Amino acid sequence: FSSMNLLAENNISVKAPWFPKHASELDNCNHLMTKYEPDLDMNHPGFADKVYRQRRKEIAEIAFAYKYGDPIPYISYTDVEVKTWRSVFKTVQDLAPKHACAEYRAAFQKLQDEQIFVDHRLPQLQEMSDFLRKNTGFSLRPAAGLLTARDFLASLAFRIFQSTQYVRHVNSPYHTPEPDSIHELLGHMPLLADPSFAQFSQEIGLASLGASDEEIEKLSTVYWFTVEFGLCKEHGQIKAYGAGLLSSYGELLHAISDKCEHRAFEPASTAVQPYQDQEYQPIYYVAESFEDAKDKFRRWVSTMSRPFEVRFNPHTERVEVLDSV
Ligand code: TIH
Ligand code: FE2
Repeated sequence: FSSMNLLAENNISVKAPWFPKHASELDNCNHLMTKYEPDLDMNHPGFADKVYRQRRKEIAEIAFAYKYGDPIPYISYTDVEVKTWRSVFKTVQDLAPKHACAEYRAAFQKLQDEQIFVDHRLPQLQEMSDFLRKNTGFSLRPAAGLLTARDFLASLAFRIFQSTQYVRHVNSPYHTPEPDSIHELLGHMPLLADPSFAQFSQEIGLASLGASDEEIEKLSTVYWFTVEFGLCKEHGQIKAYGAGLLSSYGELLHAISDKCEHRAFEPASTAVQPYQDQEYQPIYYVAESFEDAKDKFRRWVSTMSRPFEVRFNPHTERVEVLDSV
């Protein structure tokens, strides 16, 4: 870092959008996208279900009230919610040995060994957060729903994952267009316990801090086609590592079928590929390995325009800003 000076908090010499410098400032990074609220979206499976909508509100309140340092409140899940969990959990248990990447399978086993993944109850976010902290230093905070890309990505820079806590509607266990706790738990948590993958996630987060709107769009597109819907190679076979595939057995089977297109992961072109989030993806990107995806991602990020660098100090949970000019 010889050519860089550590900058004082409010002395960034260049104009950049505000971003959190300490993990506690994520209390201000909880802006929601409203497109999938069951109250507003007529196609939402819970739109006509008053009890479901009320339950969603109750759980959202917990996330809105949450502050940095609080323990994550315990949710007493209903029988219907547990039934939904069980049916998705059992299917993932059946499909993962054949179709999930090795890192996912290893973490899944660990979660079962520790009795965090069992079929008769949903894991609580607090126990999952404790598990992640031990394995990779990641931790969780509750989110009320789908966050803006800028807020969501910023938390990853601090090795914090903002996780929803409500459960998808019982009528659509195989696929939901919005994140829910089953997606977070079965899709994201196992890989956040893997060191290489955790590192990749944090690097996307760090690249997003202070980035322009266009760059946030590109980063969230890369996130979409890797962390959410990524495929990778393992001994010549295609495996899933994307959380949106591992939490949706409908889409997992689609992604490895011949009804979709597979392309090699290349950040520059992946970043500008338009996508939608209502239906199964028509295109998936295949990485050679996590390490290879990380290398390619780093090279691509270094071509971005941000005139300063950031680094995370895990002892203080603070992001330090380094002027590279
Ligand atoms: N489609 C996923 C599922 O059904 O589990 C959830 C989401 C992934 C990405 C965005 S929403
Ligand atoms: Fe997700």
